[in-house]
Amino acid sequence: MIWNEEFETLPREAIEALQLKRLRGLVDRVYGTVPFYRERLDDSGYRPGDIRSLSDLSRLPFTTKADLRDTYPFGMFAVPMERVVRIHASSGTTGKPVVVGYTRRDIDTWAELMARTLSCGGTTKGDVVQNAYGYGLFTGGLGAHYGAEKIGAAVIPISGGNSKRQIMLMQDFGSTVITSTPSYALNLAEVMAEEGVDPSSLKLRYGLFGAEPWSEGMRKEIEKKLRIDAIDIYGLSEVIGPGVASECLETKHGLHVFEDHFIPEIIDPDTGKTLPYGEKGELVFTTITKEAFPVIRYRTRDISRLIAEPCACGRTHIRMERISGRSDDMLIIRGVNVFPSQIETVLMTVKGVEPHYQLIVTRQESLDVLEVQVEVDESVFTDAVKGLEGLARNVEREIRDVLGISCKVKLVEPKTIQRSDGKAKRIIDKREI
Ligand code: DLL
Repeated sequence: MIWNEEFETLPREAIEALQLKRLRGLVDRVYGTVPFYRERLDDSGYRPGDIRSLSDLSRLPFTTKADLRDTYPFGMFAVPMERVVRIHASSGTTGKPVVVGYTRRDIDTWAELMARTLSCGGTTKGDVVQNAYGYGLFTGGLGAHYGAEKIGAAVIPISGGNSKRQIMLMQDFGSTVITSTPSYALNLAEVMAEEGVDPSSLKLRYGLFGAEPWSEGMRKEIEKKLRIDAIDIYGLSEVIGPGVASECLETKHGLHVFEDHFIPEIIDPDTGKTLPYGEKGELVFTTITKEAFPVIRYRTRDISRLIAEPCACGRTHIRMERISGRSDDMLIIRGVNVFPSQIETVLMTVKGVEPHYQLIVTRQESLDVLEVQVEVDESVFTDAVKGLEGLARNVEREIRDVLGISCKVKLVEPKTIQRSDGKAKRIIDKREI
């Protein structure tokens, strides 16, 4: 079902006209209210009134995570604190978090976008949504919560973790929709199997998963193990949280970017040049309706491409291909660029290994060495070292054939790789650079 027929099916020219109008409004607004943007825009040679067409966007300066750190905590806010009603933050791996704010209208916009997202995934007001995204500073929990309430579904604000209780409530409350990270969904499926709960005895029908990269193979695995339809949902705190883009059930291919609120671009991460539709590069977003924390050309570091072909679902918003990785997660193994998701894709084609893995990178004699640790299936796991050795060599060969890199595969016992309630940690980088 399409939540907002009027805006989600606007003809292309109407979308672009709306974007242009909103973009002009945004640039005028931040020029007047955010010293950081005024300075950046002045430095780039911009003069008020310079935006005449959407292509002028590519002349504006980028905003980066470092800029947000430099203005920590509230330096990028475009409204006075009296108008801010919510603050979220993303933890990041080093140093201070990135802090984002919302006005009351931003919260309404976000709820609308998450209502669209949940509708993309089949949710209606009759559903019981078990929301296993973490509640707190992370945007996943409250983002999905407000969207589900807006639809009129019954939300269970359970947050992540405590899998046995999740499963009990799923049985007792008859949850029909689950929202969580894909890795946590697999975790739930595993605990279900341990507890002897047959997923087909549950009412669960749909899952909306995101917040971390996952492969098509992983989708199949989750759909099979939980007996649901699973879709990919995307977003980031700096842009609004979840609710930036969503796959639809009709094609499960490409995520519709809610273009009446965000303008996506793909750029070459090295040169910053805007790339045409269809080419792969770094995703950049401009938020054209946000009040408290708007961003101009925010560099996400996420790698994707834009798909302009019309979609069977009837939505006219452009699609972005599922994220294949983050440029800062990219490993360079003897000159070849590899993303964890590419390794995941290969692993998922090998019978006997499970979608629980970690990549350990070390440096030996100034060469990067990649070790792939992956769990094997209970049924395959035996002490017959020889059989396992054969399987490990097989996986190494597959990775070499498909990705062109050599690595060492270490098969580990079922359930030894650390499980996560939220985003899975896939890379352990032990290099000291
Ligand atoms: O992860 C927002 C979110 C919550 C999205 C729930 C979807 C569902 P951050 O914590 O700021 O926000 O992390 C944003 O996570 O730049 C991507 O690298 C990654 N990411 C988010 N969704 C996906 C996805 C939330 N569907 C960062 N596929 C982003 C791949 C994703 N990566």
